[in-house]
Amino acid sequence: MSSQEGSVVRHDWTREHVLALFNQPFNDLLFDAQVTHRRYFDPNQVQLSTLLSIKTGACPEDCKYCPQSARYDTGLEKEKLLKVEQVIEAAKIAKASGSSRFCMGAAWRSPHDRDIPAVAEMIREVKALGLETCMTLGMLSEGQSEKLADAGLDYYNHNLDTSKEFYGEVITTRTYQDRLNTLANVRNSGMKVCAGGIVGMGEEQKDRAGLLMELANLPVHPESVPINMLVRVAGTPMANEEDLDPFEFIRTIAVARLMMPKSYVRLSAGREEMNEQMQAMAFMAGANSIFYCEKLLTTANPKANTDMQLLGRLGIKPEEYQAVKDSQ
Ligand code: SAM
Ligand code: DTB
Ligand code: SF4
Repeated sequence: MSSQEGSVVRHDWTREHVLALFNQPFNDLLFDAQVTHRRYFDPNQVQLSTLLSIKTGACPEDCKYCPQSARYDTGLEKEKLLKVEQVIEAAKIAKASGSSRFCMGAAWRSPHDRDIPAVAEMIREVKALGLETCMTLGMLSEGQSEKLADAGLDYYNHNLDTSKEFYGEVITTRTYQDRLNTLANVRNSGMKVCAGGIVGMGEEQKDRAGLLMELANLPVHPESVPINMLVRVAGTPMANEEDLDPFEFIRTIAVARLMMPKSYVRLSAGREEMNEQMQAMAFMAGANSIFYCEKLLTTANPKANTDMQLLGRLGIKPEEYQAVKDSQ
């Protein structure tokens, strides 16, 4: 496969083709991914998104990786839905730290209709600060999706998490098709889609390929593709999962870049366990977004000044949110 082929936006990937991309010599893969990256993006810019958990823990779902499931004893303190003022305060700090997008996450299977007015208010207030908005609240009905879009939500995050085949090993309380339905509702209501998954859960390479194949074969590629490295949280069934080979992680980023050349690929959860060299290699492979500021939803992320120093040493600049350009 040539770098030329890697830069074309396609939706007809087969698993064999994706596996062939994965198994190229490492340097060929990274070179192709970097060439493709440069065709659509400034290679020296990274988008910064800050997360806030707006409702924490006590989730009825059984996602085996998740510290927020009520089924696992992870010692997490649960919290009810935050007040709008608390969300605004956190968003102001994120903006002052240099973030361009504020992502609000709730430990819900799906939102209750009665919660929608409060989250719509959060969207309006955070947007008014000049930040892009993203939410991840679980499954959405068509009507809920429309309401979030009407409130001005820019992105909705809902991950496929893994391949169709491995999915049943990870979650049993909602189906893969449920997830695809939510993504279709989000797309149809006009919001941008943020969808990715987690690696390092004990899946095989064919599952990582399967995840990327599902994402890239959606009718429109997600604008944002978070690739999370499993954060092993004590008390979850995945607490003692084995390390994934770091080069396999980098390959996953590079293949995502080749398959979805115009999408932002986010080097997401798991950076606390990655050294600077590995993160630099992920940027080389085409990652151009990170979660920024010291907390993900419930677990630790590198401190803002540690990240700024790393980006500075690499000559990478944070991307600014161009609200005006975006609305034209
Ligand atoms: N409850 C909603 C849902 O599941 O759609 C939204 C929040 S949920 C925490 C968002 C995503 O975070 C999950 O789909 C998963 O991909 C990611 N995530 C959760 N726990 C993680 C962990 N321990 N390591 C890496 N990613 C994780
Ligand atoms: C995504 O793909 N990763 C983020 C965000 N979307 C919501 C969440 C990562 C969560 C890591 C575990 C935690 O902090 O609770
Ligand atoms: Fe609940 Fe989301 Fe965690 Fe699954 S990933 S247990 S749905 S908070």
